[in-house]
Amino acid sequence: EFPAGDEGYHTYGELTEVLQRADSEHGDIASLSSAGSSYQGRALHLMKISDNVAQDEDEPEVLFTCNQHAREHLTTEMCLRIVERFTDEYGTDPTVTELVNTREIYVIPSVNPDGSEYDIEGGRYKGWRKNRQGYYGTDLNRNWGYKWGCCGGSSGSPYSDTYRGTSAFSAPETRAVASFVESRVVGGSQQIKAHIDFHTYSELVLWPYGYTYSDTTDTMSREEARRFQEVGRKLAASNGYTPQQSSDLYITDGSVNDWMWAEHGILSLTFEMYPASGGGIGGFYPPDERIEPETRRNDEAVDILLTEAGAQP
Ligand code: 0X9
Ligand code: CA
Ligand code: CA
Ligand code: CA
Ligand code: ZN
Repeated sequence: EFPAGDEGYHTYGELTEVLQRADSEHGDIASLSSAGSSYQGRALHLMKISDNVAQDEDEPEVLFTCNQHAREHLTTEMCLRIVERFTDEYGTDPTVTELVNTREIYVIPSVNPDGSEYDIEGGRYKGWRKNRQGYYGTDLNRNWGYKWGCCGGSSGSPYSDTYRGTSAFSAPETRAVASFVESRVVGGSQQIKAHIDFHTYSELVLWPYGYTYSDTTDTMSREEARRFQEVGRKLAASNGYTPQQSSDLYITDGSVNDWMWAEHGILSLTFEMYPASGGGIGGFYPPDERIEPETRRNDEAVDILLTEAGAQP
């Protein structure tokens, strides 16, 4: 459980309950399933939100993922807010209603439920980052299959916090989310047009690539790079974060955004949420009073990305 005073955060069990309630109370627009199972067997909850939710309609699809890193609990709350806002405000808020009617929204609130539960075991934060595979775990955001382990942006040592795993997609969690994304290729075309992977912390909007300092590559044209920059800056203008290319922060290989863009052409960004700086490990554990303001802060960015998913590049 969460430490005393931080009960506003949701444990995996509480997250499951909230999602099941949203599914049953909003059955016409919300459908809860699972993308697969974690290493320890927890369901990787997958919420779809759209009008006529039981049908696969020809609407731009958008994916939000949270909590790849165990200790980044604020991100789980971000995905929960997306679920609650697009269900509870449907039919009331005109922007929400329009987006639910014209998009298919997918939310995976916890990509790393095993690590997250371990991090709060005994009511004390452990500063845990990876999943719980093997003794030391794998950094899920170094385990994706595009240029896995290529470039010094991950570690081959199981003790490292950026351990990339034994092979690309060796973690059941990344394999499951990747398989879900692959399942959205319909008639040869990827239906998911845009994606945000939420992390903490530093208040950044990051776009690919992470594996190279180059702005352009054979899979990132000048026009495509410019679109990432334009969208990234627009998103950052809405929430006050700093926009930059991922590798401007540091080189990572095997990160989710690189795979989503290179393999599926998905406009995929990382948000590093509150706080901007300071606190070292404490920066991962803002008091639960910060949940509401710091998740609300991204409402407009979420709407912008959903709108952008309908724009033809
Ligand atoms: O290192 C990560 O996976 C992310 N930062 S975190 O502090 N949440 O661990 C950043 C990933 C963004 N990608 C690159 N910087 N290439
Ligand atoms: Ca509190
Ligand atoms: Ca629909
Ligand atoms: Ca569809
Ligand atoms: Zn992270």
